[in-house]
Amino acid sequence: MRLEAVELIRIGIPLVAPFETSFGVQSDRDILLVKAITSDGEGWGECVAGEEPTYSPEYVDGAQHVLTHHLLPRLVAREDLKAEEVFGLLRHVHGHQMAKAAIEMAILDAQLRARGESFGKYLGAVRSEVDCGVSVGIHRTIPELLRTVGGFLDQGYRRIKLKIKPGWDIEPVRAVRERFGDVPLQVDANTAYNLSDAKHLAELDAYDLLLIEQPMPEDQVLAHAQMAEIVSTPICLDESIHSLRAAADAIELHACRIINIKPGRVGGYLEARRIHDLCASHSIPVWMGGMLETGIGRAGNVAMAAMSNFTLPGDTSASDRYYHRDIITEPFVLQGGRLRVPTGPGLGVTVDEERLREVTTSTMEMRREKTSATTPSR
Ligand code: NPQ
Ligand code: MG
Repeated sequence: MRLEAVELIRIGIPLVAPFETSFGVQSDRDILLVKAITSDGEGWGECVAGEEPTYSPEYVDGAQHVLTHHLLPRLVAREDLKAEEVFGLLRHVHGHQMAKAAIEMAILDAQLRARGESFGKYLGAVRSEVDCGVSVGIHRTIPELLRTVGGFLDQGYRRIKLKIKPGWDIEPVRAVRERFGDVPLQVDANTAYNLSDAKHLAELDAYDLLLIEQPMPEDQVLAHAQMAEIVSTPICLDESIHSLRAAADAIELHACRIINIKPGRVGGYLEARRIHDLCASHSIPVWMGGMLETGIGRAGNVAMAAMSNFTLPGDTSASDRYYHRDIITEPFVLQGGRLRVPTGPGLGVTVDEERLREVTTSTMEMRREKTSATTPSR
């Protein structure tokens, strides 16, 4: 197919509650959506870059810039384009995995919608619904944390992930264990510690956690292998795994026993599938991460989480974990702690055009020949 035009749609959407991690507090999302207009029809992608470069070096304005000036020109120039070719066509642009993932996703969605195949079918899903966990932000006090966790358990979530940072780690874990017993529990530090904190983090070993996610900075892969000599709770990498090669190296180094897969972080669903397969061949379980996606990104993630080696519950929470009103017509609703894998063509979700208009802050269209920017008048 031919990529005739790409619409870059920016939305501003409030979170149901502020979400605090070791790198900051988020109250609203500023999200870049990508609509691919192809000779075979349209497709949607979602860029998971945050407003600031604090989770990773990518950020939403940067993603929009690199798409406009460096990525899209390499794709619209093609007379014939398949989603499977996008990753290779963009290989000379270093980094910018989230921007690359967003356009590949939109093209893949268009391609699959055109042939009536779902993301799940295409990716090799082996289940019709996936177990869901929830990521719980840093709270001001333990009682407030316990109230939040209790609420999520009442909703049916099958696993709790606590965000931790120095000064908010052992105590919240101890309190949640004490109150809620042997609920599946894990923690995520988002790079907030050093190797010198290993003895301290080993105190978590007493609480039977599923894993500790990304305790140290993303480039310190070897240090994670060294920490694993001191901490017996399995180490899981998130930020460090930005490519298939990074995953292979981390596994070889024994830096992690589990890997968090986020398609945006690794440059798209196709690279994510390669990482899934690599991990399976090394008996490394994987689970689906989350980036506070709208229903568009959520749909792709839920489909991928239905693959065979996704054996731990993901951060694939329901739409209402983050948004009062999603931008798709049928939001993801938790049923018995699970989400159903969409079966319709492509992502299998429909954008709610009225809701989309309501939250759109700017749109820009790039055509094969010319580019134009507009701000919506409401
Ligand atoms: C993680 N997600 O696993 C991420 C981190 C994260 C659900 O814990 C804006 C954009 C805010 C991306 C906050 C979860 C974010 C973000 C946290 C990603 O590490
Ligand atoms: Mg993480």
